[in-house]
Amino acid sequence: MPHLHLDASDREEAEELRRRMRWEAEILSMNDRIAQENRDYLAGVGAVAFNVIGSPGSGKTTLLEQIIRLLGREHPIAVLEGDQETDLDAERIRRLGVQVFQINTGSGCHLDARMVGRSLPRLDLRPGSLIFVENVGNLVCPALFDLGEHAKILVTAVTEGPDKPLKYPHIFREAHVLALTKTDLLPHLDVGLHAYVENARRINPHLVIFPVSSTRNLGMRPLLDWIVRSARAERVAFSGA
Ligand SMILES: Nc1nc2c(ncn2[C@@H]2O[C@H](COP(=O)(O)OP(=O)(O)O)[C@@H](O)[C@H]2O)c(=O)[nH]1
Ligand SMILES: [Mg+2]
Repeated sequence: MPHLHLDASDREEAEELRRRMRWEAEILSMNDRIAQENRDYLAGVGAVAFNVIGSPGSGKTTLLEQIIRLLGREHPIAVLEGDQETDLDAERIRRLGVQVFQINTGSGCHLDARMVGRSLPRLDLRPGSLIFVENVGNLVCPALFDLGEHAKILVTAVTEGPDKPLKYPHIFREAHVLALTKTDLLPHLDVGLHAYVENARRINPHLVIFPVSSTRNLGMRPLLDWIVRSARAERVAFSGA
């Protein structure tokens, strides 16, 4: 029977791969443990966190700015901003009078539960606080790392093209909500909204999809209602009521 002969360098490579896979699995399981601690901490103060994920430039910060303008009067809001460098986004949020803490990941392509756990105590949280964690702009790495959030809000702009759910299915599967942004630009594109919705649903039939324009304030109300309702349901669940 034909069979494969592994020479010494093949065996070394296979062993290195096994070591790497074990190491990655350990990192992920440690992350999950810390994410659970974050969840317990948030439940203790009665706050609910949302992990906001999307490509660079998809409109995450602009959406958060609009959410703060529309919800900030009735609900205490705090933001954790994740970027590789700068505190430019934190400055944008601070200008709206909301508590914000910037996390710079350097070469890191995502936030992890430890970074969030260290940052949460810097926010003055109270029962009912809504925390939005803007992840590093990336559709790949953030999908793997639970931060202790109640839900993942994926932000994808219509200008990114309708094929993104097919190319990056993992994050579309992990997300609870899709904010399909920049709908004001649809008249300039050669595909309609249905193509985006259809592909997203093909990957994740349970995804709740909100087409919005943050800059024109279009379609925001259903998204805001979902945020408030799901945060309330989460608080009821962890208070055991
Ligand atoms: N036309 C339009 N532009 C938007 C919208 N949302 C964001 N933008 C623009 O997209 C660019 C990137 O937005 P930003 O919120 O910084 O993206 P982030 O990197 O995902 O945080 C900025 O120039 C925004 O003004 C929108 O709904 N419509
Ligand atoms: Mg941003």
